[in-house]
Amino acid sequence: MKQIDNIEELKKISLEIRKDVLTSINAAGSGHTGGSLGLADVFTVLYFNILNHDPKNPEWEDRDRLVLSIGHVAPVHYATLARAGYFPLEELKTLRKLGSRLQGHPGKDHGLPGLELSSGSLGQGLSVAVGMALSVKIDKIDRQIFSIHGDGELQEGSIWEAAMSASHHKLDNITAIIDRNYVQIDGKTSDVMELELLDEKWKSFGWNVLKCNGNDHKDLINVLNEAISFKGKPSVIIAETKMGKGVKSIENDYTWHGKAPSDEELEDFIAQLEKSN
Ligand SMILES: Cc1ncc(C[n+]2csc(CCOP(=O)(O)OP(=O)(O)O)c2C)c(N)n1
Ligand SMILES: [Mg+2]
Repeated sequence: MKQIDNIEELKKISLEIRKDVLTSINAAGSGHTGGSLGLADVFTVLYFNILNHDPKNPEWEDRDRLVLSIGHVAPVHYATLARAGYFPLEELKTLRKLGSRLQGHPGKDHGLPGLELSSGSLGQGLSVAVGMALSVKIDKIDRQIFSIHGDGELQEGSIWEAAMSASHHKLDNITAIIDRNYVQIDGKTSDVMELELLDEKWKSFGWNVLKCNGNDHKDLINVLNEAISFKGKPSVIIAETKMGKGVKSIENDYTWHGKAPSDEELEDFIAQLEKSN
């Protein structure tokens, strides 16, 4: 797919994706609003600037792979896939409906194009990404593997086993992106289980550690390209985001981790999005 380098154009796409997230979760009556809004810029940059992919040929063998480990932010993934042309925008209305391809957590067996993994049970995606990265290394294929994780998700022990394995195998074709929003389902990460010093943890597990503002398109593009070109170690990007980004009245509020906007809230939130842009 043709890359978009123009930052203003990317910002417009993120705005549309955020509106799609709110509209589809409102129609469903349930879903994960906060994390989906926070990650809209990361998804925009990946699908419209970074990934080597073809929405018209989703199973193209040479595509880069994106593993969404935090299946609960499916609404932002679905909205991005639809905006990139994987399936009609209309279908976003079917989020969480019986028989829909857009289930509350992504399920590959429902037939939605563009998904690499069924996810929702936290802590599994890095192991899958490591397996993908290792297999293409063995086959001497030049392909990038990306994975997206929550910060709360890092409290799962399986993440650290996968991290150890990636550096052992020198998997420099993998880039893990951490959604560092400092909150999780029922509070601040520092109250539930402290993650700091997070960069030191990844460094000591043998990773190249990069940081960026995960709500800044330019910063994301730069740091993702840096990760892709780094050789000898796997890279992790600690992307600082705001849960609920773009809707000022709910930004950083963990109670919006898994809540749907009512009809009145939808109208107000979309007005706030327009203002923040
Ligand atoms: C193995 C597992 N345990 C618990 C859950 C329930 N759960 C879903 S999202 C979530 C919070 C994860 O926090 P974070 O990764 O920071 O996501 P955010 O709230 O920032 O979107 C939890 C505990 C789950 N999906 N899987
Ligand atoms: Mg979080």
